[in-house]
Amino acid sequence: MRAPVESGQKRPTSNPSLLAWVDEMAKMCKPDRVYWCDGSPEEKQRLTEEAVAGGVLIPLDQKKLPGCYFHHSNPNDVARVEHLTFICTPTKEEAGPTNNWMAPQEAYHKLAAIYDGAMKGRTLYVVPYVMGPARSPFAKVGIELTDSVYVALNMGIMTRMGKVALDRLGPTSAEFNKGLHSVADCNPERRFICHFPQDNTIWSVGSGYGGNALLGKKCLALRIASYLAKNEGWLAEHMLILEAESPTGEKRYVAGAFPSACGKTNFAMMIPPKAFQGWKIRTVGDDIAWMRVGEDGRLWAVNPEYGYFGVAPGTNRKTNPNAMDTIKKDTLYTNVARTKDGDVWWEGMDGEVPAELIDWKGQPWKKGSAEKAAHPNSRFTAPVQNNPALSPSYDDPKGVPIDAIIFGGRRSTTVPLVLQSFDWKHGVYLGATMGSETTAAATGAVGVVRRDPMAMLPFCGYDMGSYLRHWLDMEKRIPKPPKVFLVNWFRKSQDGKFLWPGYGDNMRVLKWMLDRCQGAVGAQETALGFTPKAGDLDVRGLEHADIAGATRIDLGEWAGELESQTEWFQKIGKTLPRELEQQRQDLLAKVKAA
Ligand code: GTP
Ligand code: SPV
Ligand code: MN
Repeated sequence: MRAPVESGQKRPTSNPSLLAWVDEMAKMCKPDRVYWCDGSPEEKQRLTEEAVAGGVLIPLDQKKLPGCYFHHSNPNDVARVEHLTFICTPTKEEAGPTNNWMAPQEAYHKLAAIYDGAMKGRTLYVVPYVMGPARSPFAKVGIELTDSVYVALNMGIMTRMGKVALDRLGPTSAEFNKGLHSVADCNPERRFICHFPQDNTIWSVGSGYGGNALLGKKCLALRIASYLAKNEGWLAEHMLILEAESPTGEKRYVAGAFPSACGKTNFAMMIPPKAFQGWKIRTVGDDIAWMRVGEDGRLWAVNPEYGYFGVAPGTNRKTNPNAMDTIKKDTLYTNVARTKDGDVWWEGMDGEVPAELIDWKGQPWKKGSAEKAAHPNSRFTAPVQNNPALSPSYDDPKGVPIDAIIFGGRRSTTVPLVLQSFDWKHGVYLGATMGSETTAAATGAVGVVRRDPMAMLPFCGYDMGSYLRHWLDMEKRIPKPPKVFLVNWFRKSQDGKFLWPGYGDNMRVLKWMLDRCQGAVGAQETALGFTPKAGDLDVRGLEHADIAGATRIDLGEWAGELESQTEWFQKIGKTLPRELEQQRQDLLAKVKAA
C-alpha cells in the first residue's frame, strides 16, 4: 500500500531501494499525499504560496526584501535540544559518555509509535538532497521525508536539492541517508532526534527547528558524517572555511571551529579594516567542513552546505555588512521581530530601536520592554549565491587546501586573544580542552562555561575519546598538516567590556596566523604556546582595544584552568588518549615552574 502521490505527479525515480523505503515510511506516517520535490524555481514558488496560504510563512515587504518571508516557530521549539538528541548504536560505549544513547531497536520502536499516523491530513514532502558540490567525490546524498513545508523550503536553500540528488544517486544505488522527519504535535515530551550511524538513518520527531529538523545539516553532515569520517580516515567538523587573498594575489585557506553562536559566520564573512587594503576575505563555508588528505599531502576541505542558517541578533552593517547584503533577498527569517510595514528587526540591528514592533511570537512590542523583541537564537536562511564575498571555490569538487586550523571559544577570562600550538599533538590538546560559555543556540542555561572539544560536543556521532584519538591519528595521515591555533574574541575587562573589538579587526589576528604559517612574523614562546609579542600584531588604525589585556597570559589563572580540565578528562573516561592527559600534566608542570 502506498499513499497517493500528489495528483498528476509521476514518481521521478525508479530506484527500487528508495521507492520501497518511501512507501514503508509513508505507510507508517499515513500522510494524505506524497510530494516529490524537484528543486525547480517553479516548485519553490508553489511551495512558498502554499506556506503563505497555510500561515506558515508571512510575506515581508516585497519591495524592500524581495523573496523574503517570516516564520515563527512554536515558542517551545526555538533551538537544538541536546538532552533529546540520541546516538543509537548497538552498544552504549560506541556513543560514549558525552552523548545520550538509546538502543537502536528501542529507539525505532519508541519513535514508530509517535510517527504512526502523525502525518494524517498532511503532505509528506520527499526532499532529495546532496551535501557537497554535486560532482565532488566528497559529496553524499540524503533523502529527507518531512511533513513540514517550512523544512522543505529551508532544505531547498541549505542544500543542493531535488533532481540533482536523484541524478547523483542513480537508478539502483541504495547509498543514501534515510532521514525521516515529522513535526507531529510539536510536544517537547514527544521530541526525539535519533541517529543510527550503522544504518545511515536519522529519525527526528516533534521539532520543526533548525538543527533538529534540517537533517542534512547537523544530523547528517556532522553526527553521521563524523562516524563515517572516523572509519574512512577523514574529518567532518563544525568549522567555517575562509579564503584570504593577499594584495599580491596569493590565496590561502583556513578552517575554524567555534561553538554554536560564537562567531563562525562573522569570521567567514569578515571585511578587513582599512589598514589591510588589498586583502580580500571570501567565504567558502560558515558552519561545516569535510576535510580529506589530498594527493599533495595537504588537508583539503569542502563545505557540504549551499546556504547559511545564521544567527540574526548582533548582525548589522558594522559587524557583518556581507551578511546584511546576503539577507536582502530570497531569505527566510525565523523568530526575528518585525515592523508593521513588513521589515525585519533584531537586537543589535543598526540605527534607533523602533518605538513599536511585532515581537518574534507575533505580539505587540514597545521600545524599553524588558523582553527581547527577537529571539536570541532567531535566524536567517539565505542562499550562498547571495553572499557578495562568496569564494568561487565554494563549488570546487576537490575543495580548498587548508593552511591553518583555528579553535576558538567564548571565554570572558583566562584564554588569550591568540595562541599558536607547539605542534599537531598540542594543537589537538588545545581543541580537546576548549571551553566556551553556552549560548542560545541550544536550549538550557546560557553563559555557563563547558568543555566543547573542537566545537563538536553536541555534534560528534560517536565516543568522544575515540574522536580525539582519530584527531591524533590524523597526524600520520597528513604529510603536510595545517598549523593549529587557539583564539578568543570574547575576553572581558573587570567591568564586563570586551577587550578586543572583534569582527573585522579579527583580520589582524588572522594575518598574524597566516604569517606564522610561513614563518614571516615573530612570536614569543610561553609555557602554553606561541603568542604575538608587542609589535607582532598589525594594529595600525586600531581603536578601542586593550591589546595587552586581550593577549595577556595569567599563569595563576592557567594553573586553575589546567587543573579544572581533570574533571573533563575523567568524564571522557577510559578512551581518552593518554597523550592528552600527558600534555595537560606537562603544561601544568611548566606553568607552575614559570
Ligand atoms: P552557529 O550558526 O550557531 O554555529 O553560530 P556561529 O559560530 O556562526 O556564530 P555567528 O558568527 O553567527 O556569531 C554569533 C554571535 O556572536 C553574533 O551575535 C555575533 O554578533 C557575535 N560575534 C561574532 N563574532 C564576534 C566577535 O568577533 N566579537 C564579538 N564580541 N562578538 C562576535
Ligand atoms: C548551531 O547551533 O551550531 C547552528 C544552528 O548552526 S543549528 O542548525 O540549529 O544547529
Ligand atoms: Mn553551527
